[in-house]
Amino acid sequence: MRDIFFLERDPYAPIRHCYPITKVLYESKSEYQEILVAESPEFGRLLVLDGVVQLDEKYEFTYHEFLAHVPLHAHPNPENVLIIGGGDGGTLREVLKHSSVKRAVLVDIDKEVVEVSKKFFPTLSSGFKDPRAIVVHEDGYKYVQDYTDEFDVIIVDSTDPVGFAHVLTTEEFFRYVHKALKEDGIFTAQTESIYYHLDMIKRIQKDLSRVFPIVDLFVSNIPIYAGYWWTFSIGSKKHPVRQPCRKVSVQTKLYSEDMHRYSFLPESFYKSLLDGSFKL
Ligand code: AG3
Repeated sequence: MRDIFFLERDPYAPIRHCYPITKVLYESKSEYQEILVAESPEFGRLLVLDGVVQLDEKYEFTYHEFLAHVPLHAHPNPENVLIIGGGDGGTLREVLKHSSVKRAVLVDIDKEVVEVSKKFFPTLSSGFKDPRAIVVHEDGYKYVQDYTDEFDVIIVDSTDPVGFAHVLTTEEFFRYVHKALKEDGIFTAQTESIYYHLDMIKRIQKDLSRVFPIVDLFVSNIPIYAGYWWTFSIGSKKHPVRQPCRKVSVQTKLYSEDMHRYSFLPESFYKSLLDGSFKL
């Protein structure tokens, strides 16, 4: 058999990952982006959007568990959750593990991503069958503007902040999110890697601090995202976020009470990231 390779086209990383693959299972151009599903011997299936690998079946938990469980465990009783993006369903699956959640709304602009995930990624898309899940195909930036005092937790699970996902990292958007959250709501978004995207992280953290009284940054090691030391920015109206405020009873591979605490950077290093004394 001849080797075939998929060369990632990551617009932000100064390095390009090359995956040996055995098969391309799906390839199309939706209304918004190029979608590709490929089979890799090491990683399982890969979901690729506009040339960037969004997830692999083997390591997706390193991303989805932290993005969902850190904000949800920092909240005493998350009932109403909004996910912007995340059409593959991975974040939704984790959110629905919380029995307190009564409703999880997923707003992904691209219907085709949800369809592709239902067909090719059954372990990720399992949550779409849950009666608590509501799927809306609209622009998340616009959707959130219609709500006031509505959600306990809002999560952004977007592609890289280039092109149509860029608006989801702006101060205006954070203000809409703040308005859509209840008085003790919590917001989290994926915010790229410390090594390759430090300026972006600093800018997002600064903008978030103008909107939320409590702002922090937590990390997970994600082996397939170039930069690897991946960050998530969190803004909270009231609850401290550095430790879970409830017992962790969800079934996970990596996230736990200890890992929640460990995912936050030590205060002194976090400060040095933001004030520029940590330089690359
Ligand atoms: N969304 C974030 C992917 C970011 C990858 N970026 C990169 N490698 N430059 C993942 C969606 C999974 N639900």
